[in-house]
Amino acid sequence: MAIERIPPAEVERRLLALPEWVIDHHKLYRQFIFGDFVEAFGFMARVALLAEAQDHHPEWSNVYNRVDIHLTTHDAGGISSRDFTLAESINALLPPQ
Ligand code: H2B
Repeated sequence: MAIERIPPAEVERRLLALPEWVIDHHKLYRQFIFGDFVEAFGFMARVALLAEAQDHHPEWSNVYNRVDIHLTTHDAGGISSRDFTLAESINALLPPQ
């Protein structure tokens, strides 16, 4: 069965468990700031491996020490459980806030 979009109210409920993430342009969004470019790019390399393992890929950009990540499910036309799974996995790469 195709992956399903999560309705907005359910997205808001699930976001309570991911306080670092917000909604931006109807996508899960988090900004990451590192000490320098090498740290930021190292993080991106680790996220890339997660994304490939999950067959789910971020929309992202990097400027020097900053990485911006948007998560949405193109196949579902919105946010799905795959986005929450990837967001949780990304959080797990970093020290607790
Ligand atoms: N990533 C994201 N963000 N959304 C998708 O719908 C998606 C993906 N689909 N990665 C996957 C790959 C799909 O193209 C393959 C065939 O599973």
